[in-house]
Amino acid sequence: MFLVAFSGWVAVSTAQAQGVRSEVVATGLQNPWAVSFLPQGRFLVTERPGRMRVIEADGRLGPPLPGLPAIDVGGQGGLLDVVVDADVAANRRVYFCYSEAAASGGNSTALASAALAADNSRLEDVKVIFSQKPKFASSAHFGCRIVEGSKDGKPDGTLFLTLGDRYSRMQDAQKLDNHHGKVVRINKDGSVPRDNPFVGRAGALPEIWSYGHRNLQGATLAPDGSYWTHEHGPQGGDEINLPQPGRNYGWPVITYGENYGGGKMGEGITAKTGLEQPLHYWVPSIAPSGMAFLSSDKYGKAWQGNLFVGSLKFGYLNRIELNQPFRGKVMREHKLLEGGGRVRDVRQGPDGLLYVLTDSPQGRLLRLQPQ
Ligand SMILES: [Ca+2]
Repeated sequence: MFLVAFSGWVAVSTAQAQGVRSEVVATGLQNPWAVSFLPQGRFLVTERPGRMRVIEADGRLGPPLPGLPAIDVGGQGGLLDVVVDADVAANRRVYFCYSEAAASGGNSTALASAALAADNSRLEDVKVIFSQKPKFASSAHFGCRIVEGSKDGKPDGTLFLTLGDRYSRMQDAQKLDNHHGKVVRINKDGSVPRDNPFVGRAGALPEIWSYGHRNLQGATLAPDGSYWTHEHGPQGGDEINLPQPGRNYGWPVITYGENYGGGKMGEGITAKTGLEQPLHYWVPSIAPSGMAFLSSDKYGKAWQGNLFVGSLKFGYLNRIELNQPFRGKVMREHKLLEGGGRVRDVRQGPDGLLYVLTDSPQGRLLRLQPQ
């Protein structure tokens, strides 16, 4: 214990040595993508092949919930994110996104709202409140993380949704007449907030919040209410960004990554006037998925306020220390759960503990217990 008396670095190392114990809450989930939290300790989980289930507090899996819309499952597509309304205990609303097929062919990311029946047995009153335009034939880069916005410390009734560039439509990310490679912001009924940055601009889709993104599979609010995302780079150059209204995050004009097989992307540059720099980038890519700030003190002071990001590629949970205030820099990164498989999602539960989903045909819901 006397080690703690030394520098902050040593204190952090000690906490890491003490580590956490990962406790299996549930198993037998097929490629789970997202976990959200229901009243009475229950969980709401999506599986990419097109199922949503309630998991009981004791880990028992409920049957697939009836009521989902048609989902275009394949490749990276399927049933992806789910979040519950900030007032779910009263209104039972949940929001989920998925790959939606067009009758004419192709697909895109769609966002739906539904009410979870009081007995948790089915989804009711399902409404598709947003569909990414245009539909395009691709099984890649759906983006699809949902976050409810906040103002003055309270949920503000808007939803941020991340949208991928569909891989081969990367040039669209620089244009405002489509939803490829964008963050969009809508109201819960699907209408467009009047204060969105491109409302009223000719030729621009009014749902767009920020653009020049690639494939964003992580998004969250920081404790100060700011909106954070991460996105996959091409080969290297995964990024963390704090998307601001109307700003251009550069893809594919600037990137710290390379073409697959080598060679510089685009103009081969990493910076350009008018294009935003990421807060942080990873070379090589970690293939990030899931993103959460830890606001609770359950794991001690060293972890409070840290950012957690899953790595699909290397199979670990990344604990990220940031300088203060939050709009600063990444100071240190620490690997947790190494060897435990691809990490698809991470969230803080209402109990202040971290929950993780592993991505495999036999995926698991894990709870991290401090020790
Ligand atoms: Ca960028």
